[in-house]
Amino acid sequence: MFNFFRTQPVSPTAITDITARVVQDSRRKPTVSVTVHVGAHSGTFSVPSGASTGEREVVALPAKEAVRAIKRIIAPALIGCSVLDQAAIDDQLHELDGTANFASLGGNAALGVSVAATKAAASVKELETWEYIETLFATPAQAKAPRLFVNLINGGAHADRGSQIQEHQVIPETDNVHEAFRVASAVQRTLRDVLHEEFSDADIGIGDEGGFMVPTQTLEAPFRYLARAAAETEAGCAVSLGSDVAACSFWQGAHYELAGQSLDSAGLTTRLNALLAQFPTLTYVEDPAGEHDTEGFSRFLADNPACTVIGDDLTTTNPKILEQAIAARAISGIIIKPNQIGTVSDTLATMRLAYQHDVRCVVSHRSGETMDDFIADLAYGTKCFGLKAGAPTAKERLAKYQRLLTIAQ
Ligand code: 2PG
Ligand code: MG
Repeated sequence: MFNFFRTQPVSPTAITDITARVVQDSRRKPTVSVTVHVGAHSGTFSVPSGASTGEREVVALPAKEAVRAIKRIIAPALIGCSVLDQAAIDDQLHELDGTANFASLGGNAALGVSVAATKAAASVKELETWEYIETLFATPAQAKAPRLFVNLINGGAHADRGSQIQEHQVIPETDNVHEAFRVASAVQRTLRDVLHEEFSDADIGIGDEGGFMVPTQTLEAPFRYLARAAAETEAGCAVSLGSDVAACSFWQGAHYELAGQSLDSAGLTTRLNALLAQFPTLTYVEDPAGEHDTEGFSRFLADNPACTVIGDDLTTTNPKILEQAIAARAISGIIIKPNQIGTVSDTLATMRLAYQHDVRCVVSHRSGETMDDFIADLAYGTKCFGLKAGAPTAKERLAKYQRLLTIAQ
């Protein structure tokens, strides 16, 4: 007999609900956590946030407002859509928002939904998230597995003392993730001893990304401690040094104000060239000029062709800006932060463009993080050049390394 009360059959891949709530990040600031439900399947993502944000990043709204936008606008529009069509989901997010930078819904609302959908889709397909990303990305690899960019001394906007340079990293030169993690952890232990020789207990603190903070007087000192710790550590591979100069943070409107010196763009390049000359293993440098100073990047790259010059605040994971940076020969690497651009599809588009032009991609955490480990899946699923996730002793950073180690096994 015909059943008048039978409802439309729900496709097993249709989004059945989207829920969102406010949670705290590692700086105890409110952020958004989103769950996309597909029947019994679900995916959850908690959105991180930056302290040294680029001007051209998408807009993050206060967490409460983002949650409201998800509940009132995004959920009603996306319920019923296929979770397996990531491009359609992300297009829909752009359409609902209607601005170029997610100013009305919030880039944090958009990214929360976009990544939660990716994870839910992986679950529906009975794949690991990284395997599903691999199918979405479908681009030849940049590496067998990402190298680890491990920030062991924090400065700049991520610390309350020490150098104006934001990050001092070690990069074990191996795509064996287990070996890289072992080496970076061992260097961190040696570094602790090195710093305790130089400073009192009270002088040594822990910064936003889990690295040490020390009241150093010069730009060189942190690199000297790192180079010594790397040299004194038993490692089965070469250990390079890296840095996020985050030059925007000391741009004063008309000049850079760095370590007591007032510098123009060329002056900053000269100063950084001198730093590199002292530390031959310092071969990865992020944001050696401000986001407005493409010329500063190009000059620095021309002066240091063997160095991987990485754009972050300059490029903000944005394909259009990446194109300009490539044309200006400003970078040879790019930081990939999904919350700078707002959706998984846009993130992958930027990475595809980078791969086509041999620009090394380093997938990155934010200084305000959650326990979410999605970036490990993103880095492994795209087989990108590197993963930057902070010091492995902070629990929200360790979560990313542990996920990568599990995947690589
Ligand atoms: C950076 C990041 C992450 P923030 O500048 O690369 O290390 O910091 O999240 O504060 O922008
Ligand atoms: Mg940066």
